[in-house]
Amino acid sequence: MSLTPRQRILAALDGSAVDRPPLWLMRQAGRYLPGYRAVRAKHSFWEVCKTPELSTEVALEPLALFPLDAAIVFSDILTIPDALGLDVTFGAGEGPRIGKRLRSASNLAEWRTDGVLQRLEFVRAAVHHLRSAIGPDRGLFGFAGAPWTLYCYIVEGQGSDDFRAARTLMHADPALASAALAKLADVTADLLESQCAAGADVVQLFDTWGGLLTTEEYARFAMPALRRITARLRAKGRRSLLFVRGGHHLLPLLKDSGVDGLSLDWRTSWRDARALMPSLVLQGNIDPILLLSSPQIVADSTRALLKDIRETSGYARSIVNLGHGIVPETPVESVRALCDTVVGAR
Ligand code: 1CP
Repeated sequence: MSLTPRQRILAALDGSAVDRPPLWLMRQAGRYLPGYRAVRAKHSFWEVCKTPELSTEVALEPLALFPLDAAIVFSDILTIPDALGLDVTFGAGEGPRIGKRLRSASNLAEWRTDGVLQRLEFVRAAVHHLRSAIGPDRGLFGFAGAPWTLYCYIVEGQGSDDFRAARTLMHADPALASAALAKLADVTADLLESQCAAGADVVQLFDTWGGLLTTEEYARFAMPALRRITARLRAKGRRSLLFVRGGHHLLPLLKDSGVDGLSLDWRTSWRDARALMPSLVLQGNIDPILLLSSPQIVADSTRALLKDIRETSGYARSIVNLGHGIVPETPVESVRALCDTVVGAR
């Protein structure tokens, strides 16, 4: 069976036969790569995101270095809060900051929802430009943040370990939290649809902070917003995956969120997840910190994951990836060891 990388991705998503599981890596472009660092030395983060030639250049670098089956558009989940007029900045040496935090109903009323998709036109343009550059034979992922994770950043104003302001507001004013989540869901669905129309084969929702919620909280706050998005994507026949960091306790809930598949956190057992979800696409889940050890250890762990995948579904409905994004300190040799092991799998 000889498949193009894109056919391999589509076969995994559609449940048809594959020669081996397809492969891509969360945060495969970024600070661990020399070409990315060189581009960032000359251009701000927003400039890279908003200039199709630059976003394509950095998205292509990992494809040139490693035998990956798919590209992912170079962008960020915080494009939506910025387009809502919330003033998102990426300062040097610090994480993102959001100028206009959500604390009250009047803050929510100030969100600039009129024309928001036009202000996100650069994301659609980045997908379109990247599709032209990779041609028809490579897979292409679009993405967005899940509403809950966007809500976390918008309330907190910055990264956090526990997002206590965001969770406190959710408890103190659940109606405001739900209204904000619904608004975020509608913009996110528009953005994801625009990425699919521009050439993305599948979109991934990143719910990096979903694991902070109990099952009951996730069902009450995060899930209705997610389902608003997946209902829209399904109606148009679009494929989607969902990554929830620390979401193992949520799997029984997430499997009915309307996505085609789940991207597993590194702490989730592939075999347990597959037993729970025999018909969903599963993706993951090598620990990104393992890549800091040695190429030999990475190759051994990748072989162990491939064995789990082969013995549970015969490679079907499975995508090899990390259990969270690559960290900036990752040696390129570790990424190569992972990729070569997957490509050599039969
Ligand atoms: O050059 C720089 O310093 C910017 C670093 C950077 C990069 C390379 C940021 C700021 N965003 C990105 C790109 C990015 N972000 C991509 C495309 C790259 C690729 O995969 O090839 C993607 C998919 C994201 C998604 C993203 N942004 C997430 C979800 C995934 C995850 O890792 O959990 C999150 C939480 C963000 C927010 C964000 N953007 C940037 C940073 C440093 C952060 C984390 C903020 C924090 O919580 O402290």
